[in-house]
Amino acid sequence: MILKDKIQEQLPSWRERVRKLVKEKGDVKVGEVTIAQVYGGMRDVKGLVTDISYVDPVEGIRFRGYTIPEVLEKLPKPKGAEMPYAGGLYYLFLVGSIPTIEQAMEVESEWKKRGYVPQYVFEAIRSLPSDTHPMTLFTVAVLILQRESLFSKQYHDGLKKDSYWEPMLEDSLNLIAKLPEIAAYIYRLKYKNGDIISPDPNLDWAGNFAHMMGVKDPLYEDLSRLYFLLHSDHETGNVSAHTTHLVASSLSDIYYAASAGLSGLAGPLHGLANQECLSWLLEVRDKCGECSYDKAALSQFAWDTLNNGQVIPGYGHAVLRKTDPRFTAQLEFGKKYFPEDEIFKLAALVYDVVPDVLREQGKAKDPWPNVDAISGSLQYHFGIREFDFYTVMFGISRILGVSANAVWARALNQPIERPKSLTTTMLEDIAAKAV
Ligand code: AMX
Repeated sequence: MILKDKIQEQLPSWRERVRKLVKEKGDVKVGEVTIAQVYGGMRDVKGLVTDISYVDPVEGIRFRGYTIPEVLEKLPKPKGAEMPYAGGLYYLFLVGSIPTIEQAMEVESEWKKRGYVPQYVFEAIRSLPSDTHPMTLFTVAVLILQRESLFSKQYHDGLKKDSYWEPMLEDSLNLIAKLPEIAAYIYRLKYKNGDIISPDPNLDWAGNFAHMMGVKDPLYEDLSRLYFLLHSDHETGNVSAHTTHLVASSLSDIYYAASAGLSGLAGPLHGLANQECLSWLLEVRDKCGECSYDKAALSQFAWDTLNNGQVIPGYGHAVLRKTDPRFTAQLEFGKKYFPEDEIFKLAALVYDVVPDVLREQGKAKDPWPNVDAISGSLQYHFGIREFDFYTVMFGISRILGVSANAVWARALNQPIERPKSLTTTMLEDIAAKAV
């Protein structure tokens, strides 16, 4: 299998590189940790490593060294499409280089081979109360697939440590292959009277999701490719990625680890922000009517939100200090295809207004939009208006990134994670000694 062969080729040199670095330079300090960071969510503490993506505070995310515009331009695309195959992105994540179209298609066909979703997954989803949040349904589906884990079986049969990554890769491919069908099933069950649409074997992984969602406009296939690419990976310190990494570090398999990561993604300060952002836009529209296109009225609305003690969803970031390039890519998509769409236009106008408001307020370190500020308005355009579902789409995409990281973490035998806690008294003592 192409991914396995390509990783295998690189492994001896990667293992030697890491071994040498830790053995010869293991005592070199990477940074310092302050009391504010210990109490402040470990912001900026350099304590993780990944070679798959890097978030530059000013430039934004790079996947394997490539910026978002470069990735969008260079990755192979289906005929007639403007957005790349997710299979090519996964190849880039795991192998580290831009694939040829044949290589991207090999990953796509691996997913196709592994796409069968066992009946018990659908039964479990159906057995839960009908008002269960779609993220809960999705997380449960990923978790119960754990019985399929090859890693767990092989580990208990005495698999050698150096081979742990191989069933981790198999599990990851098996899981990813099933995600579009599971997610679309949840959508159609909850919101379309259970009128389920079967996968189309002729479509790519992301295009098939669009098809199974039941959106008739073919442009939605390209939006799905774009969406899954943009939300996939953002280093390993964010909540969903870090949770997945932490859980997998105990040698839990990818089903356990990714379902834990999805639970983190479901929080309003993380993946749920996209639905909150769209709700905020609709509130602006409903309360202001025509005046929502007036910058002064929009600015007042933003101030009202802040004065109520709420955050403006979709704005701010823990690491970034400029407009998120993932926001820009979606803005350009909307501008190109539906610039006059009511909600898209509003989201674009908010971008002209909110950064100034946040700057004036002076609290947020980053007044610029993040990926979530606009993603909902694009879905809204295509008729996907059930906000609760948006984080599920984020989850499909995020599993591409976290599973690629999990494969490499296992290939490099990264150990169980266990940072050290202190008590407040200890921190006070440290502070007293420092003055
Ligand atoms: N609106 C209002 N206030 C904001 C703000 C926003 N969009 N972003 C940050 N602030 C406030 C914080 O609440 C904090 O206030 P406090 O001192 O009273 O607690 C202060 O500014 C400093 O925060 P920060 O250091 O700039 O941000 P952070 O690293 O603590 O948090 C984030 C980052 C994203 C959680 C925050 O900017 C936020 O809540 N944004 C809105 C929600 C959102 O868009 N989340 C999605 C993030 C991307 C993702 O994971 N999908």
